[in-house]
Amino acid sequence: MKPSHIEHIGIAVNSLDTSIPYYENVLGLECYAIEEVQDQKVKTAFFKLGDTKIELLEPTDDESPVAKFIAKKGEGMHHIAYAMEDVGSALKEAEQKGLRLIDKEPRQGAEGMKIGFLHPKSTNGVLTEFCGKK
Ligand code: CMX
Repeated sequence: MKPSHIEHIGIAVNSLDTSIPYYENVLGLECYAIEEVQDQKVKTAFFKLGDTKIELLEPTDDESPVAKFIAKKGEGMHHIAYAMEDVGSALKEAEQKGLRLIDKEPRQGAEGMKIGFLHPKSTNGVLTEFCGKK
């Protein structure tokens, strides 16, 4: 397994509406998509930056992992997503190498991507996502 690049960096925010203006008006990035991911109980906003993206995450439910994160730590860096050719086989390989998985199989993420998470307790405190087309 080898990621080709950082697909996106996820940032937990209380509100997309109040957070988007910083990215658009200060950094000069364009919000090219807003999408709700029901499975993850979040609403996302995306900005392209070279090969990578910034993904803002607003919780849509108190039970959302992002709502729990904000309640505990406040807004901020939530996860790093690595671009993988095949998310399912990358997850299997990580498990074989002794890492703790959150998702054993890929799930449906934003932008039609397959996604799977590794537990931050086995990745130096950084919630890690594998992300790809298959
Ligand atoms: N980054 C780093 N550490 C995190 C974390 C994060 N994003 N979220 C939780 N943790 C840490 C907590 O601080 C806690 O550490 P301590 O025990 O030292 O206090 C530990 O992980 C357990 O956290 P918790 O608050 O008890 O929460 P849960 O165990 O219920 O859930 C996690 C944590 C990571 C398993 C859960 O958030 C999860 O399944 N995340 C993956 C899915 C997700 O985040 N989806 C939203 C984004 C979707 C998208 O990009 O589309």
